[in-house]
Amino acid sequence: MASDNKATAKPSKNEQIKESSRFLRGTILEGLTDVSTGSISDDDTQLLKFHGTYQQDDRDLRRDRRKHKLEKAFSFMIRIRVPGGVCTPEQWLKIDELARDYANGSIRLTTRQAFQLHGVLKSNLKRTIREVNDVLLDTLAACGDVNRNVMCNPNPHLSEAHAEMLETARAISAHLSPRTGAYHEIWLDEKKVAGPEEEDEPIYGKHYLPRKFKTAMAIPPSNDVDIFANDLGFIAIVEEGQIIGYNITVGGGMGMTHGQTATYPRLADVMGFCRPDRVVDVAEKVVLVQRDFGDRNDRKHARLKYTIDDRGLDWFRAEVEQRLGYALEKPRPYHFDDSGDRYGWTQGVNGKWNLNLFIQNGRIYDTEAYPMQTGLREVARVHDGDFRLTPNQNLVIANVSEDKRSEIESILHQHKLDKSTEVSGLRLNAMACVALPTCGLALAESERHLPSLVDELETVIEEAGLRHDAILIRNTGCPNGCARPYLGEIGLVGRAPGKYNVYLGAAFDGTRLNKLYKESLKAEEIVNELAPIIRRYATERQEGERFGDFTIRAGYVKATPRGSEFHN
Ligand code: SRM
Ligand code: SF4
Repeated sequence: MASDNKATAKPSKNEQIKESSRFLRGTILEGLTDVSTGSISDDDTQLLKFHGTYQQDDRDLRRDRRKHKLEKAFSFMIRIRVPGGVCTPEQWLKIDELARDYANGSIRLTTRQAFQLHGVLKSNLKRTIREVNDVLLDTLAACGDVNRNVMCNPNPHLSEAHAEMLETARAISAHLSPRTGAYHEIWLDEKKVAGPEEEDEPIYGKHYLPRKFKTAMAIPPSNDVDIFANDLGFIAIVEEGQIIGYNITVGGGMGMTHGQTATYPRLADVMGFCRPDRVVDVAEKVVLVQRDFGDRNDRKHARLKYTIDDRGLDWFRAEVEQRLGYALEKPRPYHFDDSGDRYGWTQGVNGKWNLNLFIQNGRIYDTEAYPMQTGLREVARVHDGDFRLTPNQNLVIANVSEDKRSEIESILHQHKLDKSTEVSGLRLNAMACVALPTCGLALAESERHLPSLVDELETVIEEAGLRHDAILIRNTGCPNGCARPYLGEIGLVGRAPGKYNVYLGAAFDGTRLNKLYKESLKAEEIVNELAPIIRRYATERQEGERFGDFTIRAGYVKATPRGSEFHN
């Protein structure tokens, strides 16, 4: 709920940092050249996020560094924005090269169709970001209190409507990008065209947004972008192959804080419908209302979901319509089937081929047994189509021409990538956030926890005859929700080292949140807790019944009809 003392409360510290930053400049340039430390000043670390980079430290090394009176092992995570998740082979090769030259060697595909590099030292930060820009990608607004990477369905094979939607996603992304010259000055050594005092951010103003803001687009029946987890979403309504318009969704978000019931995950509401040529306008006006009314005093209450719950959807729609100067139409019927990826080869409407690979946790790296990073590099060297990062941390080798397909297949075979999807339905639908050792907010392991948990669960799954059944399992190292755990049919959320809250009962199509089933389970207790439920599901499920629906029908948890009832 909105705090009653709002009128007297002070804007949060971040508001002041933004205000005095001269449109996101702060003292970043000076900090980058200070060789006395591997870190950056506290205020600048907040500003750096708008530039797409986070200061982190290797948490595995903290104790040892402290013991030896050394400063933390600081390094930077760089997030590279890829609207709609589409990149070229040349761009892939550059990210791969940067990962090996300046980062920790691996590439991370994120849950929002972006790339992340981890472990970049301050001395290499500028050149890495500059080289990202050299291949026409960027990091601006990948993080920070602005609109982030815009997601859309990555499956080019499905229809021409998908190509149209990708262009719209790119248009939203470009329109909502910050206009400050700071990014070009700091990272690309471009000369100031105007002093910060003459500069303007026509959409954001000098305080930018109260909090991060996320946008996604989807064409039903695939909800792979988890549209309802976004602040703003556009669901395409397609008639006879044409997008006739979009249902507009507002107020989704996953983040919450353990023990603070005023914070909760929330699924977006459908607010109205607009024609395709009005999408960018609608996106801008939704952002403007949140800019003006979002809570700037309490960052835990600053997302659009709380603005809407505090003031009501009707109020919100009226504010948006007033700024648009026209009324939104009534939402149209739509239906989602699932929120997972469609693996394997498919042929597109353009005759080209697409292969959806499974990448565990989105982490691309080589081991002796599985040289996937090398394999993908070899593919990129010969590929004449594009790559698509999926919102489930996987990868599509897309738009492969007929005459390249066998060459690519043979590279995949040599590097064992052709076997990537020969795993259980549970693993194919598993997602874990990064967590330790890089994430400063992690309370427990996630990326380094989920694969072994799935190994153990697979034994139960196999015995129960469920190897090919898709069950959504999502793990995060803290309640912030980066792998959208509250939309997992099984959700695991870190509470403390080795301890997790277990949630059950989300819908397979991303339209219902899950509910707390067991609190603070030890990691080693999770399999024993889940095994009997999985066995019962195998024998008692009704025709077509999904695991999440079963856990509600069987009485393990109550359904969560809306975010504000998540904790009830
Ligand atoms: Fe996230 C913060 C990683 C998707 C909600 N997220 C972080 C930080 C930057 C930690 C920090 O602030 O210091 C994590 C960096 C970890 C690391 O070492 O790389 C981090 N978030 C990620 C990624 C990489 C997870 C992944 O494994 O893929 C995802 C990057 C997406 C991207 O490309 O932009 C990522 N984060 C999400 C999502 C999922 C989504 O957007 O669909 C969510 C839930 C949706 C939402 O925003 O509500 C999410 N991240 C958060 C939050 C909680 C926000 C809130 O409203 O409470 C934080 C913490 C914060 O903002 O204070 C956070
Ligand atoms: Fe870090 Fe928590 Fe996000 Fe995982 S969910 S990446 S632990 S902030």
